[in-house]
Amino acid sequence: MFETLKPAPQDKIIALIAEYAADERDSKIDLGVGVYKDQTGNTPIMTAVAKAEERRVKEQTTKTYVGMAGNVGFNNAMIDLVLGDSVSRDRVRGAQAPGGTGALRLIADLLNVAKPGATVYLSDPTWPNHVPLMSAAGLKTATYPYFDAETGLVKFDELCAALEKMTADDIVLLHGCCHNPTGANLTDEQWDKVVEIVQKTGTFVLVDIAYLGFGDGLEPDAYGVRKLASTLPELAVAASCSKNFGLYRERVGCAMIIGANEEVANITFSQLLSAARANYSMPPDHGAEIVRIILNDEALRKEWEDELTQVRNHMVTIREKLAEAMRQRSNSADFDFLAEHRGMFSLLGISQDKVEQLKKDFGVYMVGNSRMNIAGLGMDKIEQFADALVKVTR
Ligand code: HCI
Repeated sequence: MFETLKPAPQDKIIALIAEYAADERDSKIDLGVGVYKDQTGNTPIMTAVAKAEERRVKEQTTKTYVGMAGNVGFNNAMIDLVLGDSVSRDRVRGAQAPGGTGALRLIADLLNVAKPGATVYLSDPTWPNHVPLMSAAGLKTATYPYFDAETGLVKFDELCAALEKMTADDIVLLHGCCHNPTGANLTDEQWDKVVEIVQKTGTFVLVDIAYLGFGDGLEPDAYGVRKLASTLPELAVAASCSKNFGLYRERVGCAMIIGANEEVANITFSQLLSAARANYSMPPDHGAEIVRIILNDEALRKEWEDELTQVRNHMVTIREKLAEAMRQRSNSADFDFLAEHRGMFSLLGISQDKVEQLKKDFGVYMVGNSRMNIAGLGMDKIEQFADALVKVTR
């Protein structure tokens, strides 16, 4: 059987981890995979997470199954966190999933049951995994214009024109905040316009929100998804706790669906759970229970929010310092967009050859499309990176 197989294409982001590890230069800089790093280059366990883990070990009395939707307390807390009071709770259901990726796959399977072979429109560019995820569920993919590499900004008029052309048979995937890979995001006014268009066309919206709290804060980052939830009759949201709780390897995510009414929400939820059953039956509990504990405990929640604020501010400071370093070196405002972008990434808009040159000549590792992980820089490598970037782009 296996002799017929050809090697599968590698995930380019994951492949970069090994490439970086194999580089023996002390001066190397890792701007690859989307993992937060503190000033010392470490990806720490958040203090609230460590405390919640201790509590879980002390208090959990059984390891029996929890059910297909996973941890119900977690799902409710996540619905609160992401959607707030934007939509009546009887129309919302949540299913814990293995990571934001797992949530996306559950929703993709659900959508392919509702509308087999429908087209999902993805931003150009988007997180590369969106394509195989949607295709594996049986959906088709296409793209909508999003990013202008010349200016580092969103091509908003072109985005709106593309949205206008989509129909009620189509699905559009929107990044809730902190766009991956570009770092260019919609303003609140632009979200309002997007919501107005999709309300008119009836295009189904799937929101991927993997970096809530990494942009401008938990509330501001939820503006778009909440506006959609409060306006549209139906919506799907894939949320991740990998980054904002630093729970990457524990695989914690939540698939949320909103139905036009309670009855539709219940039926839709039964199909979502059926997808979970066919994929893995029930999600792992540990990480979700940690999130549930934190979000339901006043002191732990505050500790988590404070640490998340530090994480966010650290990245914003790096952005400002890097933009300033580039302004001095390039004698231009060409890289000012770095300070305007939000989230963990920025797409520099330089060619793949230049990305290769940065790797080969300067030990700087970033994804081939020129996506850099801002957190990978730390305060101490900003000047070194700016020197390299100015040399390859001059
Ligand atoms: C990212 O770097 O975009 C997020 C982390 C990731 C990358 C590739 C596969 C799974 C997760």
